[in-house]
This record gives sequence, structure tokens and C-alpha cells, in this order.
Amino acid sequence: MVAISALPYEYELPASSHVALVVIDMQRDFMELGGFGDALGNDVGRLQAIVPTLQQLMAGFRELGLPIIHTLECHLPDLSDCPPAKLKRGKGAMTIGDQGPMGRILVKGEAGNGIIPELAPLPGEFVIHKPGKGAFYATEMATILQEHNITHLLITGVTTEVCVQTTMREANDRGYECLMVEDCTESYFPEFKASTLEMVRAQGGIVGWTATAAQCLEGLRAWKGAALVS
Ligand code: C5J
Repeated sequence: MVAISALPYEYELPASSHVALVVIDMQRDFMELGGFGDALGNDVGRLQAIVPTLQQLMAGFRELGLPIIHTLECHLPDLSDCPPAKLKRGKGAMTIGDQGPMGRILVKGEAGNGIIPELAPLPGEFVIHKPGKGAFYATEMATILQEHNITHLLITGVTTEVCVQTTMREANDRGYECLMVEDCTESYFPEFKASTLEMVRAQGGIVGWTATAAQCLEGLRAWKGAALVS
């Protein structure tokens, strides 16, 4: 059995497994000045640091012919799809739907809502627009995973304790084997990232596993290699 070296113990990749990479909300709204993260008073600079590692992981998935699912947190221009709690809360200098330097904040199609160019999806990759924090709420995520027989999800993106963790918990409850890639996720709050990593792998992996991108790539290459010789 091939496995990724992970915490709290090895993340097994049976020959029959189907793996996908989930890249959560690597959008200008969270990563750049003038977006939603910045409007809420956060230091967006912290999030930029994971981009090169995530680029390497995405390149590995593409080289191995494995699927990548990108998500964007966004809303229709009339905000009719926005959960009411989201509109009521999170009020900084600017909030969802307000005009910001890169267009209306968290509104689909606005410049600031796009994925950062360094991590742009390639043709054929899945792109999910999500109105909630989790990738399963009011989206086609469940259908895509079922249609492609996906069993294992490597989860990355921003922010660790909000949309990344919510998606991992949703996926875990639906029976997917989930691993959070620790150097491909980030938070505006380092202590929240550290706590999230600890809590998902606590109690024998109550929500799943954590590993680095290098550990994931090593395991995935071995798994693909084993499949080719069998
Ligand atoms: C937040 C996200 N933090 N993508 N969104 O509001 O985590």
C-alpha cells in the first residue's frame, strides 16, 4: 500500500483511490490590497507566502494527470445568493457588495473576485463559485466528486480556519478521506492556522490528516508509479 507520510499517521492511497486537489478561494479579494480581507482590516501579505509552494503542488497534479478543483467565494450582483448572516456580519470599512478599488467586493465577475493570475485554472479544470464558506453549500461540488469517483481530497487555499476548514469538515462528513496541505494554506492569524492543523488531526485524525506539499508529491508520485507497473 502506497501512502503519504502525514500526521497523525500515514495517509493511505489504495490502488483504487481517486485523488483530487481542492484549491480554496485563492482570489484577489483575499490576497490583495483593496479586497475583502483587506477591507476587514487584515494583513493580506501573509497569504502571498504560500503561492510558490501551491504552484509546485498544482504543477505536480497536472504532471500526474490528476484533477484540480478551484473555488471562488462570490455572490450574484444583487447578493440574492448571500446567506443573510454574511451580510449582517463582517462589517469593516467596506463589506460584501460595496465598491472597492478592484470592483464590488466578493461579487462574481469583478476584477478583485478573480483567482490570482499565478494560480489561474487551466482549461478543463473545475471552477466552483460558492456563496458560503464551505465548497459543498449551494454548489455542484458533490456532483463533480461523485461523477469522477473521487475518494481522496488534498485541500489547500485560504483562509485555513474559515473556508478551508469548513470545506474539509463538509467533505469528511460526506465520507471523503481528507488531507490539509499545511504549507499550501494560510490564515491572517498564525495562531488560528496552527490550531486548525492541530484540531483536524487530533484524536486520531478526527477530521483527517495534515502533510507538507513535498510529502504529498512524493506519495502521489509513488502511487502513480505503482499503478503504472501493476
Ligand atoms: C473568509 C475564506 N475568510 N475564503 N473566506 O471570509 O476563508
